[in-house]
Amino acid sequence: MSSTILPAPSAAETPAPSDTPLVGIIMGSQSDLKIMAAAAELLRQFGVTYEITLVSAHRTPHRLVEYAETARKRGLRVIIAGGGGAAHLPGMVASFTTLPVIGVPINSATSIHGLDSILSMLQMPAGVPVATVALDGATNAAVLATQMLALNNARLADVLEKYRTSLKDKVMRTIEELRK
Ligand code: RP5
Repeated sequence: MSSTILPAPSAAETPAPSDTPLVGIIMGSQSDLKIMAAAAELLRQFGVTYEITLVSAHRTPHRLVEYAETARKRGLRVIIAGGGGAAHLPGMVASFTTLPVIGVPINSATSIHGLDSILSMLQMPAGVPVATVALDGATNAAVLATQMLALNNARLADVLEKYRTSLKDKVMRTIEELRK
């Protein structure tokens, strides 16, 4: 019997083994969702299984501990954690797991425009890293997580090659348009 405080999936949602989420996307507040949704959308396009939920370092600290401590045994391989303001979520999650943690600093409604969240994530002590992406950089967090998974997944390596090609093609199309 599990003692998890995370919501149990309904029977209809219970994933088959191959649907086990590999990436956990978490964020401190519902107000972060408008930014973090980009990570979920890109992982969906890449065919990477993920879960997405709220975990607040300050408002639900016990949930944070449980999430991080159970992450590896639940099958997660990478955690993407977003937060604004005093953005302690990624750093604290990283302190409770040895899974790689990618931090997304979020430009929340503070007077210092996200510098607070950037510095909260960036300046981790030696031994407990958070791979911090750009402010509001949820897309790159999803790409980086997929790159980690692609180290031993040929399909994902191929998906990433195609994604890079699509980025290049977009630039080339614009160059062609400007020539006209
Ligand atoms: C942080 O505080 C959250 O990650 C969010 O970015 C920020 C503001 O949260 P709300 O007041 O909008 O819930 O914990």
